[in-house]
Amino acid sequence: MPTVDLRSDTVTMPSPEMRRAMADAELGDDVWGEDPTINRLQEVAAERLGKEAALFVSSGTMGNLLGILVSARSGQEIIADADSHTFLSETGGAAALGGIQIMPVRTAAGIMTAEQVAEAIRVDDVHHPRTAAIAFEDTHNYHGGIAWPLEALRAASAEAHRNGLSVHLDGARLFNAAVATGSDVREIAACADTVTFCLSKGLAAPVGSVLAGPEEKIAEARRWRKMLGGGMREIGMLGAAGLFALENMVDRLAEDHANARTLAEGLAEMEGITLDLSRVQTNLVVFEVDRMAPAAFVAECEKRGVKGAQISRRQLRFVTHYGVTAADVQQALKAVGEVLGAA
Ligand code: TLP
Repeated sequence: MPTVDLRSDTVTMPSPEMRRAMADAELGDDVWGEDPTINRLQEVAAERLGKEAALFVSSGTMGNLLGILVSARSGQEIIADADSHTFLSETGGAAALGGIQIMPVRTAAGIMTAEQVAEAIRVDDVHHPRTAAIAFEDTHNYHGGIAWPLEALRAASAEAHRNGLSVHLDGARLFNAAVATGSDVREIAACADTVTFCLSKGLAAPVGSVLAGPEEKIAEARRWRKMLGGGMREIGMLGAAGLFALENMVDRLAEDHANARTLAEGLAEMEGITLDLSRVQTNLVVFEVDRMAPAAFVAECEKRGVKGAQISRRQLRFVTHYGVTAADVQQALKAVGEVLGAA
């Protein structure tokens, strides 16, 4: 029985058609700005998000770091959700490389209200760092893949802008958010100055993310990217994968969301599992098990051909993605049933 890998949508493999597009890509030196395929990807991505410019970067982590570095200086502060990927899982890059402190704000479900934004902004006091920017995350990973209601994002962003902050959106799964809410990605992206989205998650490209935003911030990000060693040469193959992903892999995300829903509903019915179904809006299923340690649960599932991930001290996560079928979801439910039955 083949293994069903539900650890993350980062494990997706390029389809044969994507691989062909990669093999056929026109190449040039991107540090010189001469890779036609990367240039095209950046144009298409900027246009798709309604931004002036875009930059191909190696990862979501780099996209978020650059988004922060172009909007805050050393000694300043940015606001982020206490459970955001940027605060928890990006190795403290903003602090280490930019001297930028993160003010973590605890939210109910990853959705920051305008009041919470206002409260987190520092008053003008000689003791305090200045608040320069805020980062939102949509969909919100550790809150179970919740997609921000557009109105909530607009309200939080408007409050930040009213107070002179720059807004960065960690849209690692931006297209999942758009598909789930029925919004255009442009409407979501319009709430932020800079936006990161990942090509290498649900869109199934092997590598890469995009940072989009105003011309001058993207030019500045290009310099930072070079400093970080992210200036790459003939990378049109990766650009071709990204273009293919944007053209062919967005609409099918709805299938992943439907599979996640089936998986979540099946899990929620099982005794010993705590799962908030209202949070299952996209392709992530975050839950807890009562009867056994999360690490033991993961190990037992793997013995039965299903890989999941522990994402915090108590939380477990299954992620549906390209390559995971409705039958795989049933296989996963069966495995979990056996694991819990034996516990
Ligand atoms: N998330 C990964 C792991 O790092 C946890 C995953 O498997 O979900 N923002 C968000 C919201 C993310 O979920 C991730 C990756 C990133 C940024 C960073 O992207 P990469 O892995 O490309 O650096």
